[in-house]
Amino acid sequence: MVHTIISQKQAMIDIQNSKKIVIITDLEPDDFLAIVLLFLSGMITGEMHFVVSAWQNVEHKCRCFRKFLQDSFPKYNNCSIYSGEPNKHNYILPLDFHSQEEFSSYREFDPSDSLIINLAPIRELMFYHKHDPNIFKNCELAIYGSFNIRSVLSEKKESPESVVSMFTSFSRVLLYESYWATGTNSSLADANILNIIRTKYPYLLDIIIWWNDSMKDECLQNCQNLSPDSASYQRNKMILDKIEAEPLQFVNADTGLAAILINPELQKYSVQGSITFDPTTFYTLVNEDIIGKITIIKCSDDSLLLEEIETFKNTF
Ligand SMILES: [Ca+2]
Repeated sequence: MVHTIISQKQAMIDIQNSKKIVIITDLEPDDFLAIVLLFLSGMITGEMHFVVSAWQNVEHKCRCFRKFLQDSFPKYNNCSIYSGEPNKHNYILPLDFHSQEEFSSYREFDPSDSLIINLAPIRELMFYHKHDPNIFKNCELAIYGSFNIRSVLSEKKESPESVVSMFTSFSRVLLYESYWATGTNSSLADANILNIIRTKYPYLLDIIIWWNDSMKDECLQNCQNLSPDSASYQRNKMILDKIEAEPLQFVNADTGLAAILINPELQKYSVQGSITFDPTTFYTLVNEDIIGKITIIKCSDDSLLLEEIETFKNTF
């Protein structure tokens, strides 16, 4: 197949030369793994800020994350951590270590002039953009899209037009979605990678197990309430089957984006274009167009996935 080779000047996102990096994360297993990959790559030398958001108790998550930095990556413990948009859910991350620090809200942080790596639902990005439509004009965005966009659109508080307008307000955007990048191969359970995680970061394995258990419960419950003919039932059933076959699987979502950032050569698997969203399902639709502002990671076979797995093994 022919991949569009993009010129370095046109669209390369370069974490190595970014002076200010903001990572927005909901700290699910693939977020943790993505952040570990970014740290281990040694490529980040600029200032770093984290916004921790979504689904679980945000304050507790921030405290766990600070302790994780102190214990495992003290070199990066000078970064600032802000709490993201509070969430109605009050689940607690299954980590019994945490710091005593108090955290300011992301609303008190200025994300301008940065590379933003977004690994969570786009609530914080939408908030910043709403308060200042020009805030991202000197910013680059590397984002895992898909669910992170869909979940916010399905709440019906944001319109598809406002999401597109937020995206196009950045000077450069790199969009990664597993559907476009690696197709249905969205989960990984590579024995070598899991062994490295087990030896070096056993708490990450605990989080993977906990996350798979909670996903399994949720999918089982959803399936009981859905018609077996519906697309939602099929989707829940597919996740269930994957977890049952590989109880240590992790979703290659945020890790896929991390692979692209630490191995920029993988940005060769991309097209230029613009995006819209399916009005019913809110799935991202890609319109390929050479003058399009967004770089979308796209590959129609397993080549990118295989190169990503190599990148993980070389970095862990
Ligand atoms: Ca995430």
